[in-house]
Amino acid sequence: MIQLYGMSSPNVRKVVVALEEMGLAYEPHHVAVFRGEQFTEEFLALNPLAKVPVIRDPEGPAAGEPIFESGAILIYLAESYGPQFLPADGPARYAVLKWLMLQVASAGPAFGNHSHFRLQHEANPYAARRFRHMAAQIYQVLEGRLGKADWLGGDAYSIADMAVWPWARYLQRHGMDPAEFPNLTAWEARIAERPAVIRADGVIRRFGEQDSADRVESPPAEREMLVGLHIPAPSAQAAAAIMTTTERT
Ligand SMILES: N[C@@H](CCC(=O)N[C@@H](CS)C(=O)NCC(=O)O)C(=O)O
Repeated sequence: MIQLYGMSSPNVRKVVVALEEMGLAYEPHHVAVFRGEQFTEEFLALNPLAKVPVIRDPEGPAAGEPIFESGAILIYLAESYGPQFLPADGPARYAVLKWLMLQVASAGPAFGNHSHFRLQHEANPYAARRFRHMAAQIYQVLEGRLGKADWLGGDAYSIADMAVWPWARYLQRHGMDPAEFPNLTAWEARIAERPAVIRADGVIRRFGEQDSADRVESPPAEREMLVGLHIPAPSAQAAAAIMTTTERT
């Protein structure tokens, strides 16, 4: 049976939605991210970047090799079990893949940083402005796409919709006016009604109860782990090299 390692976050929700849409049997394991469980040796063997979601599928084509990165997991699941959610070839395949990649490479990081710096705007107004702008641009691009097609990939609901949907639900929380995003809002509501999506909500709610308990109980040192503050700072020389690379890109 497929093993799912997760918590109540949007990146995990997209995988739970896919598992439910494909009617797969799976065993959810809560990872106590708010208590630093992602940094244990056991979890790092699943994902060296210490992040959920991860799946293991002992009987499937990956033969139990852990799969991390939600985009890779969605492609794996669709290719193995849900061909209706990712066309095997032709333009429709690449339409799905490019919107999926837009989510994992651009929307996820931009929305995540927007949320983070919205809360930290007094400490860093520049970063708050920058990520708000990036998030707004992505929401507008999604709105434009959904004005031209019913689904992100075109005519059919796909893993691209599953990837974007858990994040697009934050439109209002991200400070955007839903009235300016009628297509995105209608698409969001259509997906929310799907039986598989409703079932996924139950799984995420149970993860959320465990996350809330961990959050209350975790001491400040464990909370620091979540933002990576425990990782030793790079030496001055390494930091300078990183700066130079960043400035060049
Ligand atoms: N690009 C990754 C992002 C995964 C990610 O950021 N996971 C978060 C929860 S949504 C996490 O595990 N955070 C724990 C940490 O950063 O220590 C994906 O799409 O799977």
